[in-house]
Amino acid sequence: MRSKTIAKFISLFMALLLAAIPAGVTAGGVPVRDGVGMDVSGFQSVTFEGEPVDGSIFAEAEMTVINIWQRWCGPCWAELPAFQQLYEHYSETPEADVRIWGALYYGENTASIQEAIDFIAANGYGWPQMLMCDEFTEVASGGEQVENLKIPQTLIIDRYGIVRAQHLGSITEYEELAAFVEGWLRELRDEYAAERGDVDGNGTVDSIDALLALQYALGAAELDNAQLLRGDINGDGGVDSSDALLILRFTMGLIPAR
Ligand SMILES: [Ca+2]
Ligand SMILES: [Ca+2]
Repeated sequence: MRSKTIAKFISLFMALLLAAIPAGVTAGGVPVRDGVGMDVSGFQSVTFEGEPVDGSIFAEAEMTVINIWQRWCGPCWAELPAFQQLYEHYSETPEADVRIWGALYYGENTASIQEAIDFIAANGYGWPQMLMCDEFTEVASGGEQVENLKIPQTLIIDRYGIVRAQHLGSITEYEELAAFVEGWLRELRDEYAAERGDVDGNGTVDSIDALLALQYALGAAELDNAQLLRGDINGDGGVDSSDALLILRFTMGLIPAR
């Protein structure tokens, strides 16, 4: 009898708690339209040159910056010179391994695609461009209706294809844009360094990770994209027996982690 009363009290308490949270806001008070944390590694689109492009671009860089824009959008145009400067900066410092992409939102206005292609060419903007895809639209509208789409937006995507930051509105000052991008690059590099060798991603580097790398090298195990990136200890772009050996030597205390 008493436990029934307690159960009733708990369900009433939960109902009141849920009713107290306004729609569109999570319990932590953060707007739910936030696209941070979404996985866009499965996206597929096409470049302005008509070439297919997909989520494999993320693993090719330490970090990808995606600028979502629209042809007839003044605030979009206003930030493009700063993006050109950013693009030139990272073209001159390829070791930073930051890739910049534009993603054109055109909605129903397919005629604006050619206008956008001409606009980019006329202004000499150099970074690659693609057409907007469903995944980016979902991120840009915070997983809600496309009516909630705010343009321009700039996304920071990590090497696994996870959205790590979402900036709404223009960033017209190059210094501000560079500080935003550099700050995230430092953050992600620290994360990647901390997880090096942790092939199975359980938070520690041990002989199981070395065994997984070895099994993969022998063709006896499959590794997913994230596991391959964490297992490539020597940074040569793949996982083989030398990575397995390095992991093993590290777990035996023969070499420092990095
Ligand atoms: Ca591990
Ligand atoms: Ca390697």
